[in-house]
Amino acid sequence: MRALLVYPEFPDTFWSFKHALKFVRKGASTPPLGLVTVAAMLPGDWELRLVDLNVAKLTDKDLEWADAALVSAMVIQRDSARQVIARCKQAGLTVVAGGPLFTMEPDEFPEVDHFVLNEAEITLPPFLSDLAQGRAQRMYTTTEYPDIRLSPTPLWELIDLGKYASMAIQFSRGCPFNCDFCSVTALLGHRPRVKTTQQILAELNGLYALGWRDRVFFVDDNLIGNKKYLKEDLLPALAEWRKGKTGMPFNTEASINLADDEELMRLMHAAGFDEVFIGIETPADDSLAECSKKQNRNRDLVADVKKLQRAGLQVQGGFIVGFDSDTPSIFGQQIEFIQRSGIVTAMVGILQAPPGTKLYERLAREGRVTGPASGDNVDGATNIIPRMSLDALKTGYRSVLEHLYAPEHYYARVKTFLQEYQAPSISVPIDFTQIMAFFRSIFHLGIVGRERRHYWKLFGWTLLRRPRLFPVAITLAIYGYHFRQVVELHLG
Ligand code: B12
Repeated sequence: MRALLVYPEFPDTFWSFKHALKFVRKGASTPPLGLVTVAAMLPGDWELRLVDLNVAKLTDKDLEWADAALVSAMVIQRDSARQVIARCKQAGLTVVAGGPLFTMEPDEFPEVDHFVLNEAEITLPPFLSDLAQGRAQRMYTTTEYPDIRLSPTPLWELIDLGKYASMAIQFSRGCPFNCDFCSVTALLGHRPRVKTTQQILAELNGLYALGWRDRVFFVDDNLIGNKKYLKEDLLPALAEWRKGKTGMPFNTEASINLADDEELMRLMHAAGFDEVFIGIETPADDSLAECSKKQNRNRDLVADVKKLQRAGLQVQGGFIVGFDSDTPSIFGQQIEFIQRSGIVTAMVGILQAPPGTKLYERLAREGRVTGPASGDNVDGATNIIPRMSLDALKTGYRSVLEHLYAPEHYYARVKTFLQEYQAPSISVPIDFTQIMAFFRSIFHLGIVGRERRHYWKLFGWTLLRRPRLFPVAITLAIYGYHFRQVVELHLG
């Protein structure tokens, strides 16, 4: 069997980092970890080829070569996934689809021959065995969650590492919390399941052996779901593993209660973590109560963010407007909160209801779902009828994005953050790509960009006051350029 593994294209969105990636001449921020993991579970005698449309083209030659196409996607890749499937079918390939998009919306893809849904550790083996016996069915699903200690090491050999800004590895799946808008728990459950430290070290060693020294993203839904194992096993082992090695800083996703645990923050810093994405959502307590985000309630969220920054963890934040409890004052509150906290990478979205979530069920019951969610939180669209008028919501939303990403406010936030941030324990060795990115930033941001005044002010201030953070400052200036392009693209 010749199998073509295809990853559809991401549109130009907040998290695509497309405009920032140009500075480092990379095609995409992270590789398709789902596909390289699935690849490692396929029979050893299959021939495999992987095409990630974010870094390469799907050619007619690829299609002629293959017998079957294995497609993975998340909701944001829906349009590209449709095109890929149509092209593969036209070329006469058998199409097998899996991953979060298809798991949540299989009915949207009538052309797919076989759906292998949920987590492949459970659904792929019966599919493969049926296929071998010539009686593969259309749909393989499960309500069980696999023990990921049995998950194989991803087949990194299938991708061209040089095309990506960071690599991805996964330590845990699932999240203990209950936020009603999030599809993670619908897909992966509440009980955090973890890999063993040995598995993680094997994955890291694999990447290191292939010459990777750049960033590694721990793509966990919530890294701190199992604090005990982290503190007693994984984090000390990672700190030990680092000895005698260079580079490979880590970033991840976690919940805000990380700020309550000094020891955990210290261990993460020592293990090489320097960035953490946190769903902050809103400073409005009524809205947090409404979406069952109890872990964010009854605490000083700004103080928590600063604690994390001082512990050497840059906080990236997700924010939402459009909860039923939101009043028109929410827009100003969000701006004030984000500026004060120094969360530079602040993804603000209008509330959407992804299928499979509690929010979706509630709003569907109330007749307030208007269609599928776009999956792009920053496109100013929603699939729900909000309590506030849609016009007021969109206008308010636009004012938040315009404010946050105007150079004046963006650079002010960078400075607020750098004043607080403890320098990371690990840095990426300076190479030609970074030197070129630095010169491109001087040209695009410091000479031709409308942010040039702010760029040079930050440049000088950082060199004088926080010289060790200079690379972080330049990286954030480049991110700001990307965010502004995306905001302008979406809001016109
Ligand atoms: C890393 C990640 C990202 C990275 C993307 C990395 C990449 N290149 O793919 C970044 C940060 C860019 C990202 C962004 C977004 N993400 Co995201 N992301 C994740 C995260 C945390 C991990 C994905 C991952 O690598 N998992 C590890 C691999 C091993 O798991 P997997 O891909 O699911 O694969 C398994 C199975 O699904 C299956 N499988 C997968 N593919 C295939 C294919 C075949 C043929 C088969 C048989 C099986 C199979 O087998 C694998 C092993 O079990 C997931 C949550 C999660 N835990 O999965 C969310 C998740 C995928 N993201 C999600 C969303 C919504 C987004 C955003 C839209 C969020 C936003 N607020 O804007 C953006 C959109 C992207 C964009 N460019 O705009 C949703 C998707 C929901 C959906 N129904 O599609 C998830 C599930 C999180 C959530 N909140 O629900 N994301």
